[in-house]
Amino acid sequence: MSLHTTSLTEAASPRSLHALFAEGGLVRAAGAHSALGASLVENAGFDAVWASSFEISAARCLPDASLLTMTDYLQAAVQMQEACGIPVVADVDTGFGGTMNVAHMVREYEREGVTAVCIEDKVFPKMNSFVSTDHTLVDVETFCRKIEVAKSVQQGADFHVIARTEALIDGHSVDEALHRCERYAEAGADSVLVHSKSKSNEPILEFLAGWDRRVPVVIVPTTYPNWDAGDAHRAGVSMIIYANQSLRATVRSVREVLETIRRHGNSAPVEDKIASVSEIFALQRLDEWLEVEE
Ligand code: SPV
Ligand code: MG
Repeated sequence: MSLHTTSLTEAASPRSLHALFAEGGLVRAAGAHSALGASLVENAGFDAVWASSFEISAARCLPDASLLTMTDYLQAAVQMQEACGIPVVADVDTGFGGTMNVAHMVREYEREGVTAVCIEDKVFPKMNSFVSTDHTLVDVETFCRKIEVAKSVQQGADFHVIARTEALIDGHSVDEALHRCERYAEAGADSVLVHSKSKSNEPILEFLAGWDRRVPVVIVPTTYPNWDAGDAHRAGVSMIIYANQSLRATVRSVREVLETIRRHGNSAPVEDKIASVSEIFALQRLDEWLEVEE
């Protein structure tokens, strides 16, 4: 059976994030940085791929600190979108600069077929949220302008803008996060992401208790991994992003396999722990390519 939802000759036309949210169920996304990673997210039954700035930077052994260019991130997101039939949600950090950069970004991403982006309210250049450093925010109205511009530049109805607040990451109160998200929704954001690096889900629960549900809420539960997805959904969360677990799994398992091979002198002890060559062929759609050849 094919692992893919579309055939080689058929252009994938993923459902929009609007459509997924409209169904009312929990939208589950997982992070990736490559076409292969995006295919694995789709194969595992997730609803969307998170084109993570942390993963894309780490894949180049660079910190997630606005070092790569928009073109680098766009290329990665497009490769992911081409490889799967579920929507790719592109993590576009601050929008790569100011308001004009946001306008350019939306035009480019939409034209290339990536119809969901997530813009965060930090100052450019930004640093990954888990790094212990300053995470200075832009003022609310500056960020609202970015959202308004993003929404006014989009061409099609499917384009979805997630406005992400880093208020809790920067040490502000839940009230500040709520105030910001309310303003971002008023500015036209299609959904809001409230990020937290708390070890508990308490700040998010407090946020949800004060949220009027005017647009869907997205969370990234990296530091509070015990919160059951169903419970989060019942509490008012519409989308959960497992942002970097694939990357961390890859690093750990590749390290273990390579160390074992080197120590043992052959690969026999790891053969039952690693994917078969046929599994890789399936991800490459080899059967479909061979049919093209015939
Ligand atoms: C990412 O995956 O790049 C994110 C989520 O933005 S986090 O790393 O938690 O900031
Ligand atoms: Mg990021």
